[in-house]
Amino acid sequence: MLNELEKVQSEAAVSISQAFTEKELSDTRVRILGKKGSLTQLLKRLGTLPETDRREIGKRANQVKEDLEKKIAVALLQIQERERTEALEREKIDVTLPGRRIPVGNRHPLTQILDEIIDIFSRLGFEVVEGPEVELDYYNFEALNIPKGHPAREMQATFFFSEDVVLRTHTSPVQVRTMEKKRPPVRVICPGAVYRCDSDPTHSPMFHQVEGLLVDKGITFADLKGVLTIFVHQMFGKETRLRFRPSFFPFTEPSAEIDIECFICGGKGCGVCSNTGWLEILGSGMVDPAVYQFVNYNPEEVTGFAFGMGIERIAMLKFGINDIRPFFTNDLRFLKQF
Ligand code: 2U9
Repeated sequence: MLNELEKVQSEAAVSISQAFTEKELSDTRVRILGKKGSLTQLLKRLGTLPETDRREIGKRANQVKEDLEKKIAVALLQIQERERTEALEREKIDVTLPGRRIPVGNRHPLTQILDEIIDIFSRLGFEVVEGPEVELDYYNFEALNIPKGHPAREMQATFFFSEDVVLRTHTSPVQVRTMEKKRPPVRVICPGAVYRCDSDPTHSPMFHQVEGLLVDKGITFADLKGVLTIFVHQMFGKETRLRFRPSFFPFTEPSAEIDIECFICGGKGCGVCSNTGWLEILGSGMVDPAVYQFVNYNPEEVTGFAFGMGIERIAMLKFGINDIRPFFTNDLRFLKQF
C-alpha cells in the first residue's frame, strides 16, 4: 500500500504541474481528492489494514494529502498570477498612439443657404412657419386668387391626388393658413419643399422655396423695397446692384421681380445671364386685396407685401452650379465641396 501511495503522489504531482487553467486544476483536484479521487480511494482502504500498518501508513497518507493540497494551492496562485500578467499584456494601451480621425460632415449646401436666409429675415423680425406638403386645392390655389380655370394653374404643372387635394406647388398656402389663425401684424417666412411636374437640368419635380409675408397697418411698396434690398445686400454682398422689374402674380398687385447684376460678367452679358446682364432671384408684390377676403382681413385697414424665391436657384447662383440634380443624388464628392 505504501508503494501505491507513492505512485498516487508522484502521478498527482505531475497532473498538478501540468494543469494550465483554473478549470484544469480544479478537475485535477477532483480526480485526486474528490469523492472518487485516487487518494480518497486509498484512504478508504486504510480501515481494512491491520492496526500496526494502519498507523504508519495512515500517517504517511496524511502527509501525502497535505503535500498535494499545498501543491494545488501553490499551482493555483501561479496560474492566477500568469493569467493576470497575460491579461495586463493583452489589455495594454499605448497612450502615445495618434487618435483615429473622425470624419467631420458638413451641412447640405441647400441647408446652408436656407439657414443664411432664415438668419437674415430673423434679424428683420420674421418668424419661421411651416405647413403641410399635401395641400387642399383651396389653400394652394383658390384662396390665392387662382380660381379653377385660371391660366396660372396650367403654368404650375400640378401633381394631383384628387380633384381637391394636391402636392403644394408653392409654400404660399402656409401664409394663408397663418392669416386664418392670426390677426395682423403678421411677419413670417415659410420655407419648405414644393412640387411641380417639371424636370430638366435646372428644374426638379421637388424643390425648395422660401416665401415671406408681412401684413400690418400702413405697409407700402417702400417697405417691400427696403426689406428686400437689405436681404439682397446681406445675401450677395452690400455692393450688389439690384433692380425691381414689373411682373405679374395672381396673388400680388403690383408685382415685381428682383434681379441682381450678373456677378459672372459684371453686367456686360454672358451665358449665365442670357446676355441680359441681370440674374432673376426673387418674386414679390403687394398682397392683392382679393386674397384678404378669403382670410377675413379688411383691405381698408391693412396692407402687406409678399415675396418668394427658389432655394436651389439661389444656391446654384451663389455656388456657381449649373445643374440642379446633384443636390438630390447624395454624392459626397459633390456635397463635400460646400
Ligand atoms: C400670400 C400672398 C402672396 C408669394 C410670392 C412670388 C411672388 C414668387 C416665385 C419665386 C421663384 C416662386 O420658386 S419660384 O418659382 N415666387 O415670385 N411669391 S409673391 O406671394 C404670396 C404668398 C402668400 C397669402
